[in-house]
Amino acid sequence: MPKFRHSLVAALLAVLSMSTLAAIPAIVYKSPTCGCCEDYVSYLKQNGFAVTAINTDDMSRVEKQFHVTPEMASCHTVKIGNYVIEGHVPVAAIKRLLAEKPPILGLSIPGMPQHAPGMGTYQPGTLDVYELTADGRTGVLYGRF
Ligand SMILES: [Cu+2]
Repeated sequence: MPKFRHSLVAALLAVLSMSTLAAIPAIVYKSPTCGCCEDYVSYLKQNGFAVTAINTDDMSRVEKQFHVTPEMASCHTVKIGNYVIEGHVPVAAIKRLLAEKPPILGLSIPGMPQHAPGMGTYQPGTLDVYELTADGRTGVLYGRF
């Protein structure tokens, strides 16, 4: 069925070029030895982000630079547009953030909870995602993802 095959190829090309256009740049700052950070990089790539990974031995400097307080800190820090994404935050939360554009610094999942993306099998609906606020407040819930 050459005709069918041809339209299938055309459809695939259309999807590919669409996803290329839609790729959102994400800069991931991480320690060179962090395995779960690598897994999170793969997760972002699989979900259509154009990831640049930057290795650093001084994550506390990066956290300070992006106003991530020690209470809200995790293993890696991601810059997407003007927002900061700290830790193993699910893409659904990032997409909602980018769509709603709230006046906050970004999002965080402090620490490294099991079942977060890059921390084993992600279980949707089990993770509290917090807001990073300009005044450094902690515990402001953005949503459960
Ligand atoms: Cu981690």
